[in-house]
Amino acid sequence: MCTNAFTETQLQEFQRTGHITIHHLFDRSTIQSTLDDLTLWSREFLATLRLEDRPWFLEHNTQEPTLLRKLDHPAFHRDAFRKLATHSCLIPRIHQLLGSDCHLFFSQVFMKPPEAGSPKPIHQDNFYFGPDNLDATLTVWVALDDATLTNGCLHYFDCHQTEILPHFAPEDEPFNLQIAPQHFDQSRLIPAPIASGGVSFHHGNTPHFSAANQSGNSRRAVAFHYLRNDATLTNSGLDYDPAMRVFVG
Ligand SMILES: O=C(O)CCC(=O)C(=O)O
Repeated sequence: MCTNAFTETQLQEFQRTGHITIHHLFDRSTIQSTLDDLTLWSREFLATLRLEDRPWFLEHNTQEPTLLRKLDHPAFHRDAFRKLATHSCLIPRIHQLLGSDCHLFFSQVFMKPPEAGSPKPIHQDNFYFGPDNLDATLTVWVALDDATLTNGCLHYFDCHQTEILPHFAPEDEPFNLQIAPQHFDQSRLIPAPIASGGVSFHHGNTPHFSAANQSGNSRRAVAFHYLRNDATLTNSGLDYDPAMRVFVG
């Protein structure tokens, strides 16, 4: 049974740094059933993936032509992921951090396959999402595998950011909006390794990145993105289909 609320000290840490990591939140069997479903879904997805969608979903710096980089909207498409996104270990904590009722507007599985998983460059989620209230979004990132220094754990900026910095997208990677190096002191990014079943929560303004997977182990994780019900995405960098929202109360 998980404890399902942050302590006052943890809330203060989140306010100071813009992120907080909670180890061992989900038990092994919950994570294993999610991974089992991910294996099935990946197989089905690859069997019907259109040629024109391959650059978005597949790793491209590898000889292996069918390695998935990511999957979109797991909480909308798959029961196993929806159960995680609406789990009683998460929802009270999400309410504490957002301070209001909310819904999940987007979710994504980041696959990072062994030795081929590509980096996710430094970005702020709120640049992608463009909410009218910068405090209205929260990302909850669940480690499905152990995330380590060699397989691409997340790295977070060490202090809460109130502003959104300029981002750009490389021509061949429109999905990788990122902060230009001149706008950022990279030495202030701190690794956050975490074992499978752990969860990290980050504010939409918090700069973060993950490196390439240089290990022989996969680093799969799911990110759930929540928005307060009284806020709107007015200036999004990508499209978020309102029909794919999941209501969580
Ligand atoms: O899992 C990753 O490597 C990237 C995750 C991320 O950028 C996010 O959850 O906002």
